[in-house]
Amino acid sequence: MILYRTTNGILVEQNGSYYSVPETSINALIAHEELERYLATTIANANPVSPIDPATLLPPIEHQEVWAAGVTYYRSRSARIEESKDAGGGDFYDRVYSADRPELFFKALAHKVAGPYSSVNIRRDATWSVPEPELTLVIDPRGQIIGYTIGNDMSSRDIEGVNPLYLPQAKVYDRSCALGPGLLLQKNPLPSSTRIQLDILRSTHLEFSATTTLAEMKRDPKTLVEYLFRDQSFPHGCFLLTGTGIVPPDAFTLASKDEIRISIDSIGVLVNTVA
Ligand code: DO4
Ligand code: MG
Repeated sequence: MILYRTTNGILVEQNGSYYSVPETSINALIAHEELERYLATTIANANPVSPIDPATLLPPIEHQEVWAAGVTYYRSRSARIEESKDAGGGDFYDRVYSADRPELFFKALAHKVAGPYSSVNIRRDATWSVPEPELTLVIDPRGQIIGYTIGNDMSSRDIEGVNPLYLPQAKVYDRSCALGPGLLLQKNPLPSSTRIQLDILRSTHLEFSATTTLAEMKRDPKTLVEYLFRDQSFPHGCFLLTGTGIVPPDAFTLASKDEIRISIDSIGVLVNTVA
């Protein structure tokens, strides 16, 4: 089942059919103790509605905080070591890759999050910007993973590369995060063969494309959540981006009007344009 938040309310998709959900709040649905059972009953008593018009899709978030994990793939570790080498970046990134404690950072609240087919921003004071395509966990207030969505952790690599203490500025700004298109509701882990693909189109030309799989991720999602919930509560649940395994070559930087397409098997495709 995939939940979508739209300008016409919340819809759930199952086996290619769409149904209207009477509950209109993502907060209430994420906090629901028996969400899948509630939706199964809703579907059983309802007639399908028309498929979703992509123009009506909204970001699938209300009062949830968005957090992100870093350096969870070897590719991310190598890229950070390279980008920070001239600034004496030291071995922080290697150490965090190998440590028990993961890197977790605050990323966004809903007002900084772009939805499907809307624009993401690059910072005006950045010269080297990339998207980071990340499997994103949907977590209920009790700390249970109840589903998955696609996240884009937009990053200013030049700012982050100057000094790791600039990470919040490199990562947190208006429309620096995109989520969607919907929430795949599934408590079981996704298979390690699940593919994450990033395509960047510039004037319809495929400027960059790469694929990774969850088999490349070093951390177990449950362990990331366990660290995130240590001495921290999320009354409305939260989202956790699990890190990028795809980093474009160093010569690449995003430009205005680039189209970013992130696909994850069984979840869908998140499409955004750079403002
Ligand atoms: O350590 C810096 C951020 C890493 C990150 O966002 C990632 O690996 O996805
Ligand atoms: Mg990231």
